[in-house]
Amino acid sequence: GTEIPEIRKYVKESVMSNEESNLFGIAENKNVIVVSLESVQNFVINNTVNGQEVTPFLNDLIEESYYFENFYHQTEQGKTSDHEFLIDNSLYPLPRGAVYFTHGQNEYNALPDLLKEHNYYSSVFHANNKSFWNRDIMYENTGYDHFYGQDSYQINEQNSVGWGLKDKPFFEQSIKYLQSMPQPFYSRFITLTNHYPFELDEEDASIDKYNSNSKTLNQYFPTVRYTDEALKLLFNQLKESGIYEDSVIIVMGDHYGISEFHNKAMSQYLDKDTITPYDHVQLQKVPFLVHIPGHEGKTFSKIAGQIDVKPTILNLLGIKNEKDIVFGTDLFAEDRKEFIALRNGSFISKDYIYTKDQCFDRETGNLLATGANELQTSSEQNENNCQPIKEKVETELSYSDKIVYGDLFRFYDLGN
Ligand code: GP9
Ligand code: MN
Repeated sequence: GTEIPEIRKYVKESVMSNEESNLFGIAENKNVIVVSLESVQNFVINNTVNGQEVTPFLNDLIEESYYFENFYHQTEQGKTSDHEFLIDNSLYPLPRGAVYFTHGQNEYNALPDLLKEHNYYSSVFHANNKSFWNRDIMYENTGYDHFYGQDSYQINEQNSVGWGLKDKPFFEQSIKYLQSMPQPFYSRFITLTNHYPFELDEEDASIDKYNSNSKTLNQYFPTVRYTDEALKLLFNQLKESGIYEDSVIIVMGDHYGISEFHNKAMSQYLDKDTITPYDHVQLQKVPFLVHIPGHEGKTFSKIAGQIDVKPTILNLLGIKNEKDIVFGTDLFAEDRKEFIALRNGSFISKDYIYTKDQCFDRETGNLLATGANELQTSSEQNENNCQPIKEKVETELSYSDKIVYGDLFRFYDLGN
């Protein structure tokens, strides 16, 4: 297993940014709070259902945050846990299965371990059983100091729905733990109410369901709104407790909530004839924002993804991590890798979207080429420019897989 030098060379040449962004170190020693919004996709942002705003709080928050409007989830079968793996490691989850289960004992260079050297206390808040997704093993292995799971909450019939504790009592009951936590801390909150099949009690529904042939999509909107209201509650609590001022707050969706089985209803909602493979890729966008108290809001259109979160956090904290192997780039850097790879090999670049052997123009959604053949029908012929990026994507995914399958970090000291 002497693949590491080759992979380091690739990362150095093709991934790492050669400059510091102007936000480097801006949040040095601040608390980092990551809020993972279960199944929240970006199409609900600044959108309405039955004439009602779906996410009024997020829409306001975006105005006061660094918001990335072209940010994609990169998860596979490991769902929430794949998302956690991406943000802590900037490695790709696996093409099948959940890396949290299959390679939970590997050696990693995860954020909690890295931040420990800078005196950070790391924890996760999630009102579910600790062994779900093998979290107890993975968290222990990657340096988390504590997991606030099911046992840390008062859970009863009244304050539960669907998968468990509702998001509002979840945040309400979490704040006391945060207040007594050693600072600086790195904490992740994972919500639960907006989980398939999107069940919600009548009293928690502020907006009406959608009306289509998909019960799933119909119910999605009121539960997304409930989670949006819970997030508002968290922000209020952070402000009241004084934690807000000393924190950077990152909010993001973990993965899609509405699968392609609901394409007919989705096309009705989005007012499209059909959901094409191009549209399907665009539906993999999830909300992502970095909220730094005192900073004015700004919206970025650059292509971004969950692979970029770890380098972004480290840069905000002013921590150089040059010896590490990561496949993402600081989101605030200008000099960034040209593509975001989805785990199935589809990718998004500035000019193209590639999926299912088809190359689309990202701006227009026009099909440019299919398979190895350029389309001969339009003036855009001879523009199968997806091919060179496709090869880079395949290389990068295979490097990441080699690290995980071979447990390659076990043999190398990547720390600083
Ligand atoms: C389970 C929660 C939801 O603890 O994270 O898991 P998901 O099904 O979204 O992976
Ligand atoms: Mn999830």
